[in-house]
Amino acid sequence: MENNDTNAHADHGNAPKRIVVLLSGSGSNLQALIDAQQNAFFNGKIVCVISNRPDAYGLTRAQQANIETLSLDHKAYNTREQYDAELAKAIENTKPDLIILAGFMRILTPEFVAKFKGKLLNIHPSLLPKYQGLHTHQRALDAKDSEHGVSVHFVTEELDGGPVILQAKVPIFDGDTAEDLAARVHEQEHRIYPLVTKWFCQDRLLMQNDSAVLDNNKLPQQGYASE
Ligand code: NHR
Ligand code: GAR
Repeated sequence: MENNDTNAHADHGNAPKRIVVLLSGSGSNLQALIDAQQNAFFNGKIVCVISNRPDAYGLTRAQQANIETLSLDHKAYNTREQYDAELAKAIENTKPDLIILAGFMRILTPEFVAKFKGKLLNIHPSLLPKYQGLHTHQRALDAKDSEHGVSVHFVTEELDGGPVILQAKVPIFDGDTAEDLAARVHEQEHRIYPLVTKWFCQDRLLMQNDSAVLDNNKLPQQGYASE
């Protein structure tokens, strides 16, 4: 997977993809993507980082990497539809090829999703279809699961219901807290999100009829791999 010079998947000739990252918080996933970009791990450029929370540390990370930022506070809008219309306008201005949700905590309207269908990725901290929605680490602990993990998926109208591209699993140990589990999951997030981004930038990954397709193969429900 890593050595693209010896297979048919080299990026030569593809224009770098223009990437917009949406976030609400710390932005450690953004940082992993910035680091990967700086190492030329994927053929893409993060052109803008947008936060719905003006105080998100992710905005600082972007500024430190000389990436344009925009803070669009959802509290300044009366309805989700109005907010998403502004958000969509701001994103369209950047002419993006790919929009990456990296800890973005606002549910997106069907109108928004329709505008960018096939270009929207999310990382969700559970082994989907388990634990859609919030508080996934605590829910996995409460259920006494022996494993947990993270999924990268295409975003559709259905919350955390779009087709899975790649998962990573982590064990749950006796005595784990939700914080322990979150840290273990984060490490895997920082590994798999840049990899999926790389596939997208190589034009190997797309969404077709609500399925994820990699190298012309329709991926199973769990995505490309779940180990
Ligand atoms: N939008 C759509 N249409 N589809 C998805 O799959 C989406 C999405 C928006 C965000 C991320 C998601 C996650 O990975 C995501 C996937 C926020 C909430 C939520 O309940 C749920 C899931 C996700 C993100 N948000 C509250 C809301 O009212 C606000 C919570 C808060 O601000 O802390 O939007 O888990
Ligand atoms: C990540 O664990 C991501 O999976 C999760 O938020 C964290 C963001 O961390 N996403 C969601 O819960 C989406 N609702 P980060 O800001 O350090 O990248």
